[in-house]
Amino acid sequence: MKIGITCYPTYGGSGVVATELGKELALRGHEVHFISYALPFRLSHYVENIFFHEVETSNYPLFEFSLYSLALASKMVEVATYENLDLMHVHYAIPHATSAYLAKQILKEKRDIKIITTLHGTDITLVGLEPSFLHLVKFSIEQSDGVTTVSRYLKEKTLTNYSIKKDIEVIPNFIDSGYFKPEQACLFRKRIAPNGEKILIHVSNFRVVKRVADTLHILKQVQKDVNAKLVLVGDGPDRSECERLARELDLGQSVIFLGKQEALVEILNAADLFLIPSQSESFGLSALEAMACGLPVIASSVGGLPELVRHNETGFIAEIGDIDRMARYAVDLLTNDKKYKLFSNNARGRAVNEFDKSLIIPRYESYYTKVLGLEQN
Ligand code: GMT
Repeated sequence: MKIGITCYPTYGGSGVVATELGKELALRGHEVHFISYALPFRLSHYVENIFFHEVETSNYPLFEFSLYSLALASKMVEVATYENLDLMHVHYAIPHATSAYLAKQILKEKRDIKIITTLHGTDITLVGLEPSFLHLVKFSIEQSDGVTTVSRYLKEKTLTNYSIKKDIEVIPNFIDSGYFKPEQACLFRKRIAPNGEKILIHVSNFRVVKRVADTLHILKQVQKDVNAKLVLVGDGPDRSECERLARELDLGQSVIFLGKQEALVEILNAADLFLIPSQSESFGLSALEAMACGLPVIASSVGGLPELVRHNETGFIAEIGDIDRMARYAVDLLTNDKKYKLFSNNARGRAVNEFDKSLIIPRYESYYTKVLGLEQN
């Protein structure tokens, strides 16, 4: 198939999923055309069958606000026409599904290009609900030829929040379990835990919904029983406040702010437990990456997290903001080697057996076939 993919190319789970999906589809012989304003950051190596089309926006003085959505629609028309695309797969509803709808209408006389929209989370649960976007998001989803969500939770939210009556396919996020895997004790671990400290870790974009401050409070509690440290990976609006809080809580050298990092596998392998205390989380890709590296996860009971983390098996689930309980769960695992090993194996097993790319990519391929009407009876 010839597939156009549009996503946010910089940091963010939806961009990661879209790019990894494109790479896997290309490896399976499909021709993949990325259409976005920048090269997706996970496309750092040449992959056969992958092409990139940059959307350029005009800086004409009359246009006080960027007309990216329109430029994107125009570029979609161009690429679909000249590269003869079978379908456009857009990730994150705003504005990608709307631009794709516009492109579809422009092309209508000549061909019926199919549009598939994958909803990732905040496009439905947060931004999409803003009055300035709500009608547009509802319309763009309804007009897509196919819609997928990354969890059952997000499907329900989409149907109820927007009163949509449409078939939505749930296709969960995936990982390459041959890349995200447990590794022998690494140099980074030796450097940050020279005295055998236990390491808690959190990876995110430090937005309010992530409740990163909770991870600091959890560490403070855990330290009453266990010699532990916290590694924080990523950057975003809440980082400065968290740095201030770490000082206020007198956590000193036991919190390590690494900022944005590429070497995630190495860093995850230096840790013992993954914390994801989010206020809202449609799937939790960062938790899946940690599980694949053999880290049990302590998560809040929101969104799609309970679909990923099995309570008392691959980690623990607690109410949003229940820091005491999360800390107790952490201490329980960090002070019981046998239980920890079991949970660690369970976490890795669930990542490999339920969410490996070899299981999920064929589900996208089948869905494409269905939407294109190529299904064999
Ligand atoms: O909000 C983010 O963390 C970024 C956002 C995105 O679209 O880039 O992430 C969402 O999509 C990810 C990939 O499907 C999911 O793993 C995240 O759970 C989801 N984030 C939220 O729902 C808050």
